[in-house]
Amino acid sequence: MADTAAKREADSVGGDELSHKVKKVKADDENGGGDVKKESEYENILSGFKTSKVLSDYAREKLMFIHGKLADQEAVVILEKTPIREDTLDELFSGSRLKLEMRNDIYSKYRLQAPSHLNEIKTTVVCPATEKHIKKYQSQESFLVEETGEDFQSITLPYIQKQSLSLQWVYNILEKKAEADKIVYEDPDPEVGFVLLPDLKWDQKQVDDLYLLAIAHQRDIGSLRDLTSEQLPLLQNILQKGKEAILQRYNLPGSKLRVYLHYQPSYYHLHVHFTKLGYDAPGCGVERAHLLTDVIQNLQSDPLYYKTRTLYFPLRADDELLSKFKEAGRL
Ligand code: DD3
Repeated sequence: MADTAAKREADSVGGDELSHKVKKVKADDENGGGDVKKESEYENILSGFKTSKVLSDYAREKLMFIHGKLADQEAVVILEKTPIREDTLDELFSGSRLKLEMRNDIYSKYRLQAPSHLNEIKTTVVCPATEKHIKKYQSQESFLVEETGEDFQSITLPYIQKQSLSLQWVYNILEKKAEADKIVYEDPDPEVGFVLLPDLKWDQKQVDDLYLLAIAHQRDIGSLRDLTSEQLPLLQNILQKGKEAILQRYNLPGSKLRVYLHYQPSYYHLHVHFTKLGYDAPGCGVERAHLLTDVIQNLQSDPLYYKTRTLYFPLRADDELLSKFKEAGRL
């Protein structure tokens, strides 16, 4: 599987100015009239993209991370071919051009040229991208770190505070300054409320790879390590109302969902991942994902569970936090 560090960590970079810069660009325009073409070409902000380096390439996933320049700014472009959808099959068979490659006995092979609207590439742009973004998308070996409660206080917490990664895109979502039209559900309560919306990784074309995020309205919870029994009402609210909203909108019951937190998270503002069971979502492995149901039970039996327990998580070879653990003789 291409579930390598680079792919798992593809989302684990902090970004500022992202919310208005991250764009999904349609690959093509189907009605190719002269004027229309001109207009769509004008809108193609990637026409001037200059590739510097392919950061990683997952042929099987049809996924590629590219570093380059966009109007003199550093940029990362993520290209991913989208799955074939059952509801487009009739159109795919009737409306495509078919080019024969070979025929042998009962076997024959073709190149099928689908209508352009059925042949899109999901395109995510990070611009301006920081050195950190570019580094993160490069394939890297990773190592499992053992973090005691004391390690968190003396190594991890100071590191996170020094980083002070921008959460602007998160606040933009909470304040409806970005992606407001994508919100699936909101509980506006300042204590237990949250916003539920599709993760950037999900194109929402098929429910098979459903990926939603619940982002808490409370702004002072950084990660799993900050949770105590005090946050139980918030966590229970996210679990219950999040599941209800997904049942309503996508007709998927809670028994089809994997609901979890990451440790370490990609960004230090409390959020919960909702992914479809059976979809091997990046970062859903045991070394990073903590089921929300487990988190709730652990806090019910010990209010300080996540302050005191040793937690394990993977870090990439080039992660500065890994160096901090090495310096402290913890690796
Ligand atoms: C991110 C983790 C962060 C690159 C990329 C993604 N879901 C987001 C901005 C808006 C979003 C997300 C950082 C950043 Cl590709 C660097 O994720 C987002 N909006 N995960 C949504 N809906």
